[in-house]
Amino acid sequence: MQQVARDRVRNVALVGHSKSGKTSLAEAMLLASGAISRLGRVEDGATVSDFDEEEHRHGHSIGASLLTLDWDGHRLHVLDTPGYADFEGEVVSAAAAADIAVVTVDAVAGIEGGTEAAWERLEQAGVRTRIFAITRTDREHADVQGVLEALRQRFGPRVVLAATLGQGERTRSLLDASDPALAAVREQLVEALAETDDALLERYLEGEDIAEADLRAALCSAVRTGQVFPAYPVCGLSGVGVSELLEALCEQGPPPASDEDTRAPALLQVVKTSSDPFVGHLSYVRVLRGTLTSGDRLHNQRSQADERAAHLFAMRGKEQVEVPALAAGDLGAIPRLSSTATGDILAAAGGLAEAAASVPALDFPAPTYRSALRPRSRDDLDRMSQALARMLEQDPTLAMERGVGGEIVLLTMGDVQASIAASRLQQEYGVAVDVEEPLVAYCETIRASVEAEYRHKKQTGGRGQFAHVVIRVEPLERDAGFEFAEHVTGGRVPRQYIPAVEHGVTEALAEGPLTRSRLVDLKVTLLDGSSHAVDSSEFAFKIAAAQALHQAVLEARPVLLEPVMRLHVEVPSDLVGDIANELNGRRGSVLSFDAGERVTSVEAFAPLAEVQRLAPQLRSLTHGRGRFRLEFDHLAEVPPQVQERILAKRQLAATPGA
Ligand SMILES: Nc1nc2c(ncn2[C@@H]2O[C@H](COP(=O)(O)OP(=O)(O)O)[C@@H](O)[C@H]2O)c(=O)[nH]1
Ligand SMILES: [Mg+2]
Repeated sequence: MQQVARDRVRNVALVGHSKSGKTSLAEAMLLASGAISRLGRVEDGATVSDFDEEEHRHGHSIGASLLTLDWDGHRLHVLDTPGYADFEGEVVSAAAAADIAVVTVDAVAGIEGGTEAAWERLEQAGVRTRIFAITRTDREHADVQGVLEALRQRFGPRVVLAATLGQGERTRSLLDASDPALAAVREQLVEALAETDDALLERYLEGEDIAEADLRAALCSAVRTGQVFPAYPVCGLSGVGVSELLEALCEQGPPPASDEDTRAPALLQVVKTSSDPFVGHLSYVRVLRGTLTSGDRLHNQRSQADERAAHLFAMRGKEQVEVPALAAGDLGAIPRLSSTATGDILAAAGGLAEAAASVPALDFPAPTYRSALRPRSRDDLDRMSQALARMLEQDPTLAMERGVGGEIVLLTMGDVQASIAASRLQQEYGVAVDVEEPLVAYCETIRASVEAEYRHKKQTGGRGQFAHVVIRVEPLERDAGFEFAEHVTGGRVPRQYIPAVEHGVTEALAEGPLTRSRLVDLKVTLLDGSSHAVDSSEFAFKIAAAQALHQAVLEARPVLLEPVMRLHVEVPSDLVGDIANELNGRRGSVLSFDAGERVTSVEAFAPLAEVQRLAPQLRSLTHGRGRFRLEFDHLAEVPPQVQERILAKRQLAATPGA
């Protein structure tokens, strides 16, 4: 592959609802460009873009794939993204790498949740140039005009149809005025263009016939600047409209860089990382500045590691085409960068630290769906942490925490990503795990002041054991922790044994009587006791103290405390009622609503036990448009009926044979 002038490079992200034809469109683009000679079908697992085993198994894309193709003297780097919400991180990567988005909208289904979600991501990433592809136009009930109207309703009259289906493979450009039957739709296009240019507007209002070349020039600058969003009908299976779409991308898309930019020292950002048993670690990069030549040394700003780009690839799905250089604006891949993760910035010698600082960080959504990964064997456990560390480096929408009893909790965007992570652990790293809902880290506390007494006495032959303590336990306010005091008078518990009493109590706090969870927020006072000149020891006092505590707590109306999370939810405003209901059903309490025109922000508290797997439900309620963050806020008493349920469940689990 030869280098092309920078003004002929286009970086395109294909985004849109799941199953709206992105992957098939990418395949059709490759065919039209001559990069492949036969069209592969998604159903057969035969497309260039869906190359992963998991993708074949699930029947849809799970990772963004990069396809480089040449068309009419231009180089297009096309990122085909997954539409499924669990893989939103891949859309973030693609939006950061691209300057142009093609938003696919199904000609039958019209605007769907994934269309809206993609649109919001493009706004956030600041991708101004957006072109709609109205897809799957060959199907029964396909309604290009109807979809166009819906798009104009939703996104405004800036959306205009730029071509219509005609006879045969080619669609017909609406810039061309020769077909009077198209006058009405053409009018919308001309009007929208006139709105973007004062001189054109004047001519339009005077009723002048504007030449096709002038309209074309106006369309290019309006699309580049995001003032107009043109829509093109396409059919990925037959190829109808695909060359017109490619033409539009070349004509209307902004170039990512100028030739001037290629002469600076190289600076690049890793937008995605993949690993594959054959190739190993592969970093997908966007070259921000300069020219990277194979063999170049690079410095990683975050890990401070020096790396070498021994090989550079242009990508076509899983196929790698070795290239001698990648220049400013190019998207490509570098294998085996050992200390480099997604989002990292790499610079060639010559510093550029300040240039690197100006690169915006990739804004990945935080994962909220929690799964306990339970290794099936000791061997699996040993290998799991290392495998997970690698997976986390590659995918910033994965996170890991230690849960109850040290179990590994994996955080993902949803259930599908969790099950794919588990099968990758098995397939790629040979680690067998079961995926389950994690245990919640409860605490226990007391609700009453109680005194208790314990006499530890043992006589076994020679020297015996003797310790006697009287203690009081009393509740403290939430988050107060633990306090110890003593009011022993007259040396009835000799001074030297008091630390042992405190020690015994503290150790006993580790396991409360209800669920063997930590006891918190209580004060223990040693009131009285007695000792024996020969048989007393620190050991005996420790035992007596622990037993007294246990007894006191049982009588002090013990209660479970559960972690309560603070949720920040963003949902389409018309669905706020449904979300409030859902949170209520999960023992949540809404703190505030902040209603925007389209999106309402909701702040709420809810117990972790009820929301640690909220993500898929929230998504299905909002058709993929709701999102939320959550963080630990405080511990709160578990309501009595809920506590009963939890205790009954634990009892059952602890009963052998149950
Ligand atoms: N009839 C018809 N089916 C299509 C067309 N494009 C895609 N499909 C089918 O629609 C389904 C989803 O397509 P795919 O490209 O995987 O969509 P993606 O999830 O957006 O990547 C697959 O079964 C495709 O074969 C089209 O132009 N016409
Ligand atoms: Mg796909």
